[in-house]
Amino acid sequence: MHRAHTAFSLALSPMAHKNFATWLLKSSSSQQMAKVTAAAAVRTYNSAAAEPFANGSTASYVEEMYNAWLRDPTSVHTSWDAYFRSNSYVSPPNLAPVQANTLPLTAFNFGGAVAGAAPDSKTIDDHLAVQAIIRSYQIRGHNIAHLDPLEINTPELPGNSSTKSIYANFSFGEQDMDRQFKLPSTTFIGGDEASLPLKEILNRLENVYCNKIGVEFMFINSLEQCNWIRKRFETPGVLNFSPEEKRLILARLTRATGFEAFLAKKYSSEKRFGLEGCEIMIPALKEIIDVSTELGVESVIMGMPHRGRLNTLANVCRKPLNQIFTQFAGLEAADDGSGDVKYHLGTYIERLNRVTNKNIRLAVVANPSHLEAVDPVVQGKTRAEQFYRGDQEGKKVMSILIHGDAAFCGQGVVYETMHLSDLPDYTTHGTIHVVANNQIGFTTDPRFSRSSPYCTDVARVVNAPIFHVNADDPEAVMHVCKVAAEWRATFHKDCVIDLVGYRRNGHNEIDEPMFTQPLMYQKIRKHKNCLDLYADKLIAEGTVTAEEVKSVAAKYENICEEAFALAKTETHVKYKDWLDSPWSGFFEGKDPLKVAPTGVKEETLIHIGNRFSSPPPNAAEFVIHKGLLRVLAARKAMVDEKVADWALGEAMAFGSLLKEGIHVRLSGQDVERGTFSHRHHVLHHQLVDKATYNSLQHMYPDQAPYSVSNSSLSEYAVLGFEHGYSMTNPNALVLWEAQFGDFSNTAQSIIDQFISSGQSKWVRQSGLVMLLPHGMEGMGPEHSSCRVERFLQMSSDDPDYFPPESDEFGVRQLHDINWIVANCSTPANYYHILRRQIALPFRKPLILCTPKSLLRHPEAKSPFSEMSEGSEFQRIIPDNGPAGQNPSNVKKVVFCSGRVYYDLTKTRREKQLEGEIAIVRVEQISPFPFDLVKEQANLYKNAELVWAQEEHKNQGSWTYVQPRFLTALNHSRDVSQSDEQSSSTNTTTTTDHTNHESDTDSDSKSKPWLSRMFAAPNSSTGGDPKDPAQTLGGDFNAAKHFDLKNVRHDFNRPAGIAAAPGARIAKTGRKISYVGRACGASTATGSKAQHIRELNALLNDAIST
Ligand SMILES: Cc1ncc(C[n+]2csc(CCOP(=O)(O)OP(=O)(O)O)c2C)c(N)n1
Ligand SMILES: [Mg+2]
Repeated sequence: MHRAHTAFSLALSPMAHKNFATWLLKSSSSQQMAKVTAAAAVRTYNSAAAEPFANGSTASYVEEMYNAWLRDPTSVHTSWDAYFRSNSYVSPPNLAPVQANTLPLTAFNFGGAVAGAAPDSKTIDDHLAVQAIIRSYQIRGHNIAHLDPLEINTPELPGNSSTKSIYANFSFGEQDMDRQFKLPSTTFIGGDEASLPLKEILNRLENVYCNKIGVEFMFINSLEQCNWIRKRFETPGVLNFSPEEKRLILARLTRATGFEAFLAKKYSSEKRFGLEGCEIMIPALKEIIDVSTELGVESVIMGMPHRGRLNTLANVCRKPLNQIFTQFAGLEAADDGSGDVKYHLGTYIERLNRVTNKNIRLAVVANPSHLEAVDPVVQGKTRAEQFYRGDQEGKKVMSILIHGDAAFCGQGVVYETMHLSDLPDYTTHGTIHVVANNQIGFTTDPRFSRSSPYCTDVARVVNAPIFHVNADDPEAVMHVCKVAAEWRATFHKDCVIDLVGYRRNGHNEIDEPMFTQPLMYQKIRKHKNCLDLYADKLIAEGTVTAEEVKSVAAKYENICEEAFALAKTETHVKYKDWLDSPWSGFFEGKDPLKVAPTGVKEETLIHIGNRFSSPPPNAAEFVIHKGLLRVLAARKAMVDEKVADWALGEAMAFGSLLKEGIHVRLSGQDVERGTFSHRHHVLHHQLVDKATYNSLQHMYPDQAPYSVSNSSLSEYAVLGFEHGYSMTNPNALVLWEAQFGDFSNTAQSIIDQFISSGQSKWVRQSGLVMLLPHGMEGMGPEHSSCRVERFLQMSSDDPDYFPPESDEFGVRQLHDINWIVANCSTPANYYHILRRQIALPFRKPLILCTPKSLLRHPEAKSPFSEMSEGSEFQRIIPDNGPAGQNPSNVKKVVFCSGRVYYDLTKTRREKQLEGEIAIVRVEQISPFPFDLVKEQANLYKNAELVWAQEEHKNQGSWTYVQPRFLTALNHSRDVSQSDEQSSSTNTTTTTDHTNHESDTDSDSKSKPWLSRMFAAPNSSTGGDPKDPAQTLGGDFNAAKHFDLKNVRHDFNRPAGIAAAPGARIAKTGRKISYVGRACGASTATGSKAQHIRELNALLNDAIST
């Protein structure tokens, strides 16, 4: 182990000093005594003072003496007499739980002293020294424990690194070793004994703290928790295993080792990221699961990286081995999903735990290559599962996170995730972290990859105990796992198991480790594997015979061979076998193109509005801030006028979904009030601390739960968490709001690896909404833009392909795209798009640019009629003014998106160009509303077309919309016959593309759309026609679980249809020009003055004829 020099500098606190007692005797200073009592008082907050010496037996000893002195001042030593006479003594608070070992020293007969007489000062000194030694072992024993199976990384300690250095500061000689010492209440090494000879005390401590387990826990603030841990490790006999238990460990280790060996034999040239050197991780996980199941857990959600993943799936989850082996066969997928992902796919298994005879659900969450990115996702999924099961204390659902040593300390998201662990709305009530610590990260040694002594130090920030254990000692590992599971079940807090092993091969099996770690690998080559070591031990002690060991191994190899043969008969892999969160019943019987209405009855809007604008029912006692009373009054006035601003529109969406039984969860920094102080979902009593009222939780008696939670100041972990939460149940609206849109870039890996690509990689749908405040308002250099261009760049619709037109054009596009990007300009459209997330028969993430100043803009209001029955989300909002009414007069159409619309209309009004310039809002940017853009362009046949945006030219939507506009403008079909002819004469590009397009469209007319969309796999991929996942032809065949029939990517551009060859001028001769800022490096526009200048220039350019 790599350890910092400082770790062992024995920085004993003044109170732990061996001379403490002498000093106490000599001192008459009340100041010094006050220090002692103060230390006792702060013990629950300060770990260093967690066990001051004026506590436990010492405290009671002093107190005893004090009482005796009160009765008879001559009964104590003169120094005590003097001290007590000085009135310095204050009885210390006795916080230690009463234990067996709290008898006063005087109760013992030490070395011939008369029983019942006061011990002399040496006896006191020596007892204090022994107490200090015990404490020293508890604090520092792990520093010199034998944790490294290779024994290479010995501690870098100053001076003596032997166990004696733990008590080097105390002068006991050989002659003291047989002396009997009373044990303090802070140790359990005595078992039933109240005192032990010093030799035995040291032996026992060494065994407990410096052997194959290193327990790091004395930094924990809670004395109860420290004692709990001490008891689990110190009590004599805790490491005794029965022969049955030992056989079980051996059998499990045989499987774990056999699995790696089998893969190595069959797939020698494949990367496996094997577990060799840390195979004990498999029995370890099983032990954690067994004990947790015994203690009531029914569902375990795991997140893990590449190393040992297949072994975990095989031997922990018991995923059929043939399914795992088919992943190696390089088979085509029978269904959608991406290629080489065997180290990333998830799984979900429900099975009987044979050891506990209880049913258990195990899920391994699909993960990307990005190490540790899956951590918060697992936590969110776990939290959601707890929520839906009503498991408020986490007794039934738990998470296990498995980490590599280098990643655990290197990746910041680990820290961010740890910090969620105790937050009321994010806790999963304790996670067990298992570090597969092979003491290397790829080719990098720990001393170059971390500055902390251990790779696990990050866990100390949340007071999680850390159990380091030598991975070559299976029984020690099992004990640690049992304690970890019990810890979680008792305290519902995180803990860490640091399995210190090694990596027998290179980073993968093809890598040569001797290039970079020659000495380590020389040692590894000579090192017997853990299974052999353990088998030898059990044979030697007579628990098993050599034959038994062989036969268990042979049996498992047979199982593998049979599965291997079965795997050979498979012709395809099926990604549906690898779903981590199947949505039972969600897709069942659903028309995949039917969107439920998003408008609701006006009376519902009024009811929600009234509730949302009312103080709590006990208003008389609940003192609301005056400013908020004004906000509520303004809301009430709006409801009376039947109009909604942004906050009210949002509340209408949430409230109506809650009414329909849809759980809504909004999370992010300061979301309860809203960064821009517009939301105010939680009203705070101005006179009573923590008394709050949330009207959205009280809309209807039988409504679904609403949760709005201010998060920690993290984007990466919190967005990942909400993504995980959204995976669990499709019938929930889960929203994450960035404080400012641009801050989402610190969560980029969640966006890139999970949200934009989760469905295509892992067949994982999610309806997560990202609310990203966006708008160039001169507010500050970094707060202008949510970088919508980045989201658009990752949208999967083809810019050059105009999909077949039909009534369901909009929903088909949504079905096939990876996510939706929108920038709504009205509260009604915001309301509809949120409700549409649930109304859709599938789930897509929604990236929503949200306003800042528009939140209070007098014109950014919507009448209830735009939200009530019959209304719906408008992908494009046409110009409904004079221009739209008389389109032939229009000279210019300005297309735009978001808040700039209001600046444009204002300028148009000022310039009195309302009849000549039409302003059309593109509210849903992606998937691009080709059909509606085409319709608008055709409406204003003779007008010039421009795209106006306030973002810089290389940012915003321009680069995304430009080619799509051209495709839309180019698409002349379905315009009148004469239009089509005239447009074809204007063609400036090859007609090849037109032909293809015609083919498709005629195809589209001759076949039902669904037949094309869900066409059977082509013959080259084959497939079992009996497999319901593959019988995609004809009408949609709804699946029980979400699977691939719901995920087709051909609508946006069917395979085999050539894209337009990059035409930038439409063959119709029409084009679209850009109006706005020039290219820029920053999202900002410099000073406010510059911002205004630039904005005016763009408005003038856009609004001119
Ligand atoms: C975020 C991230 N950065 C870099 C990598 C490349 N990478 C893959 S494995 C690895 C080493 C991981 O070491 P460790 O966490 O100790 O796990 P081990 O492979 O030793 O089990 C690295 C750097 C990655 N996958 N993810
Ligand atoms: Mg490692």
